[in-house]
Amino acid sequence: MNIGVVTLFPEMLASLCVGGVTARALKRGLLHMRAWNPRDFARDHNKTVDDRPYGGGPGMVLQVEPLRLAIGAARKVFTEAEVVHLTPQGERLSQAIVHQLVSHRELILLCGRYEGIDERLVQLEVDREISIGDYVLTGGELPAMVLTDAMARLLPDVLGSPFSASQESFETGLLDHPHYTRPEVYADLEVPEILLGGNHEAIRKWRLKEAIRRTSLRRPDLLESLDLNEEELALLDVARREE
Ligand code: 4GO
Repeated sequence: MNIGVVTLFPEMLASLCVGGVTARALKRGLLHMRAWNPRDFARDHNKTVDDRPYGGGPGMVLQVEPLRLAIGAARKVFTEAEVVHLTPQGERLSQAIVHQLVSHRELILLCGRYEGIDERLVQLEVDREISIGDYVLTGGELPAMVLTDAMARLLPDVLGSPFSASQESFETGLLDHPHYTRPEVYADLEVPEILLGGNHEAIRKWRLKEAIRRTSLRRPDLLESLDLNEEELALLDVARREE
């Protein structure tokens, strides 16, 4: 997958190359990233990319022209790319949207700064506006990296096992069950006995029950939107009785 990023701070993206799954995907060529800096497309000698907002108010707004030229340069390389603007005004990112976006061979991620970008750039160049959550950040770079990380782990061959991604929270529609590793006892806290035996069916049922319990307690909204099967409904009943 090819990801172009239009940003005033391309150095921020370096952290994705430093370690972990994204770094490995980049090194193995499964993921390719390239940044374009609107500053490099500013025409005046001060390299201006922002200006004061029409109508007044605090802060500065990114001008259309340098951003548009940067997107244009990115489109010349990534000719098929859709342009995604990261903004608190966007559609809330979900695992389902991550799946939609990762199916594109190329994407251009547009990162705002200051008070944001001139709305005419959105009208002219942007295909989709995405928000990673209901909070405001100083720039779109972290959201762009969050989205890139979420997509990278879904790319074929990036995660070790093909089951790694599919068993997680949100893929099943449920929150994840608890995980344990050695030692068997820590600070008097024991690993649930069922996980120590080799009964795979019992372990599967226990994990499903715990996933349903957590979802019911922490995210009843998620549970409500699910169409639970007979087994899951029975486990929900058991989990509720145990509370
Ligand atoms: C995106 C961009 C938050 C998000 C941003 C988000 N803050 N929730 N800040 O995805 C305007 C200039 C937008 C800074 C940008």
